[in-house]
Amino acid sequence: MTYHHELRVAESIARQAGRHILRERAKNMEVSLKAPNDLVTNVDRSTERLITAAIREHFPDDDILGEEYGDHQGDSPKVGAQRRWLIDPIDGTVNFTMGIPLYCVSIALQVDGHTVVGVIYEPNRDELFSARDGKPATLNGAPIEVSDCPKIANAVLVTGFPSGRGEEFEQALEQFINLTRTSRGVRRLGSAAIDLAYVACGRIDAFWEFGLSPWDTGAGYLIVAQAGGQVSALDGSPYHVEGRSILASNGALHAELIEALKL
Ligand code: 2AM
Ligand code: CA
Ligand code: CA
Ligand code: CA
Repeated sequence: MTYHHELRVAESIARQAGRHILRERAKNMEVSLKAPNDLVTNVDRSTERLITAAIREHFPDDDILGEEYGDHQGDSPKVGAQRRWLIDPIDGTVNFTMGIPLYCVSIALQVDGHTVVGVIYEPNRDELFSARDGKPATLNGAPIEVSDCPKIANAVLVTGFPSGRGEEFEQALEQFINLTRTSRGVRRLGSAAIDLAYVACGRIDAFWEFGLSPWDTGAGYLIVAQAGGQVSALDGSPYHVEGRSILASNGALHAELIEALKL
């Protein structure tokens, strides 16, 4: 399977969702709290409904997992491949609520546990990052590649922090301090999917974070991999979409980063 059709559909839905997000932000945005420091808006929800409806129109048998509405089973009893879409309607909700133009739509398709299609769309920049298994990743249709920076001392990195204030948060702060000391700089953009897209196109040399969910990393994982990058869990073990931690790099930095991230 080449999943060419699925990728085209995902790209078209992501663009449609991005237009919806910009329109709704100007019209009626209502912010509410899921937990302390964990925001959601009516636009996150309406965008997920739009994306889910569009996927169901094209692929009614497929399962869907979205951040705001959870699991949605496809129509027919499962025979053959298990297909599941991962949807983050707005990745970077805090930026979205504040008017910081760094947020995106993230859509991935997994077949039998393998990610085969990934799309990240930044509506404010009109940038569409996409990939399918076995093909070069693209930005607005043009092939992209990771950077070739060989050492941390010359690298620009990016990370994020869990919204809770527990032990994981303290560990993330410690890693941030360590790498801020040893690298050219560590950015904190507020959208894990954009972080991954920027590693894929070489704007950033590597990204790490823990406490993430499948809809945050599914699409970005594939886009980095198909742009020639390397993706693993934070300790260097294989990346798993349900695994919560991720280290994505240009490849050249990967081993040095695994060492540097050990606490
Ligand atoms: P979101 O905007 O879709 O919620 C910021 O560091 C990144 O963490 C964003 O990708 C953000 O996704 C994600 N994030 C926000 N709250 C989170 C939570 N409670 N658990 C895991 N990830 C979260
Ligand atoms: Ca959220
Ligand atoms: Ca997210
Ligand atoms: Ca989200």
